[in-house]
Amino acid sequence: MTDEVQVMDADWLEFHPSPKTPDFKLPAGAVDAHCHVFGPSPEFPYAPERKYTPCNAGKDKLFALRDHLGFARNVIVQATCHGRDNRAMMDACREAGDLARGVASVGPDISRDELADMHEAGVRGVRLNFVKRLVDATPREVFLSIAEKIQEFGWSIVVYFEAADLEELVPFLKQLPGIIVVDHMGRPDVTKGTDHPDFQRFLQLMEENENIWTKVTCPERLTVAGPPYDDVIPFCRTIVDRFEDRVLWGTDWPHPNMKSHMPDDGALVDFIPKIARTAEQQRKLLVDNPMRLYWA
Ligand code: 0GY
Repeated sequence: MTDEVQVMDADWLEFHPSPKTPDFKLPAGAVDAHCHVFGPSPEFPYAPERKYTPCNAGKDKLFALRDHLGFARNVIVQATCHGRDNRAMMDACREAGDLARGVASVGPDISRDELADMHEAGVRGVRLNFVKRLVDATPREVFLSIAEKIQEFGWSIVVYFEAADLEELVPFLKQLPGIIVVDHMGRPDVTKGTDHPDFQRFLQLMEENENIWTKVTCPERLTVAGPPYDDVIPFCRTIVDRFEDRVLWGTDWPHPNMKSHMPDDGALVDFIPKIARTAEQQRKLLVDNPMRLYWA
């Protein structure tokens, strides 16, 4: 607990207060495989080293959204505003029991007992973040030592980077053990089109490395055209069509650092059938793949 009042950034956009009921009916057992909890502070204070101070967005609101949209489960990814203090995420996982899994952020000094405690809470992965506006850089050998430590727990690794950094990161990604999940398709520049070498390099990486998965998420972040995000569809479709057994989907609620607009989460769910066009693709994206990765 802290007595410090942590006021959200002046330009912070709060999550949508009343998302629509989606027209798309999610398959039974669907997983929102990328979402966060923020605080609430002061119960779960934000980390001193954070790059932003968000609005509070705690577990109760996340679970209400899950039920409203028709999801059965959540994968709660540690947000950088909480640094390596995973308590808010773990508390949400414990509360949800089998209905949530977590992805943590840890340092090289993490002990086996701490990892075991996280595993017991429902954590099944760590996130390695390369996005400079979100975190201070971590040396690659530190990330590699963390990746080795989690192997005995059978966890996977989430990586977050910007498209421009992919080329330089490829050798490192190839060194990582286990399954690697790339956030938001490696954040392609959608103005360049799917034929651009940057996106083709990402496809090639997935083609050549069967342990690399990706989240076909965040059209609201990648779009230039704005809602309903038609300019992002070809990127998601290309990946779902080629790698339907290695894709995940999530809302990204409560949508940290959105500056242009705040998406309606119900409308985001309605985006799904535009990128996964058959019932089989939808079942793999929303149920089979996340269940295999996080609940097996
Ligand atoms: C996302 C994207 C962002 C932020 C974070 O942990 C975070 O702070 O993930 C972002 O600002 O692009 O995946 O939620």
